[in-house]
Amino acid sequence: MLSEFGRDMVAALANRPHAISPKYFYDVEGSRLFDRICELPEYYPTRTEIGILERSVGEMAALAGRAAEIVEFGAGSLRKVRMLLGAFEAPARYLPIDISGDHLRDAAAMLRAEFPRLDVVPVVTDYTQHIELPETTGSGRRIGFFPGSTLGNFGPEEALAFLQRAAGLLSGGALLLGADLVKDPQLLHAAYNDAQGVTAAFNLNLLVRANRELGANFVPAQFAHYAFYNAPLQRIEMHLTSRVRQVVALGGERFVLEEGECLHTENSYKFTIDGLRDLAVRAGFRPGPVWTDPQRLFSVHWLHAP
Ligand code: AVI
Repeated sequence: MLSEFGRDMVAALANRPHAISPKYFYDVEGSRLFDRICELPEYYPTRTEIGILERSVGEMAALAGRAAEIVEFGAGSLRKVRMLLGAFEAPARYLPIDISGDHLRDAAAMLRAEFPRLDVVPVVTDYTQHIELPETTGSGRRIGFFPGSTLGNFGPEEALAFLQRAAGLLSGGALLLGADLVKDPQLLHAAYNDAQGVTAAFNLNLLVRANRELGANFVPAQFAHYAFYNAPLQRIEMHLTSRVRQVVALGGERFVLEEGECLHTENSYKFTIDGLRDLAVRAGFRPGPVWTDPQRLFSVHWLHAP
């Protein structure tokens, strides 16, 4: 029996154009490579968002009020949520939602040690699907936190559906959302084509993972990392292109990839501030303040959930 990853990889190889969800990048090695991407000189989003949070977390804390419950969609690095937990007035609870139980348990243990008065309640689930949260304590507002512009890895319909669900879950509170902005395509191009090749290794690791977990026989050296900015669609596209005609075996089937054929592995949509606010309104939010950096590379939005 093939796993969900296996079924999706078979479907990606069987259908044209070949495409698979970027959620499969994040095995242990993929998560490690992503952490390295966040430190790269070319990858401006992480440090820019952290700078915005540093400058404006006081205003965010005032909007959140006392005894807030912070709901984080995806528990990535703890660095950003620590900033909120340190600045908000007596936060009551932290509910990190992530598909990886191990990762969540480690994160929860660290935060419990650092913030002994905080109730840390990990929720192991795929936050792109339906989410059930424990009853609120009723002590303060529920504030969602979705940093890093991960929203941009959803397609437009998925992004709307996610925001609609988030608006329902956070009713009476708000969502604090990080969104990468449209900008000079050269800067975007460089961010996904770094000189050290870390993004290329992150992309190719999908094939390494498929070999290990699914018994596939991809030869990573026969694929090239290809990332470019699709300006009309306002998105970075990442692909793995076949350097030669090759046959890939997976799940008892064989798939031909012609020379130059692509496996589309990720979209990373970029937003305008107005476009993001319009999307939020369509999802049921009432947009509040927006914070950006002086170069307007990245944006952080306060979205009230009525
Ligand atoms: C997680 N996500 C927001 C990253 C992005 O920029 O879309 C993933 C990434 N892909 C290549 N570099 C970083």
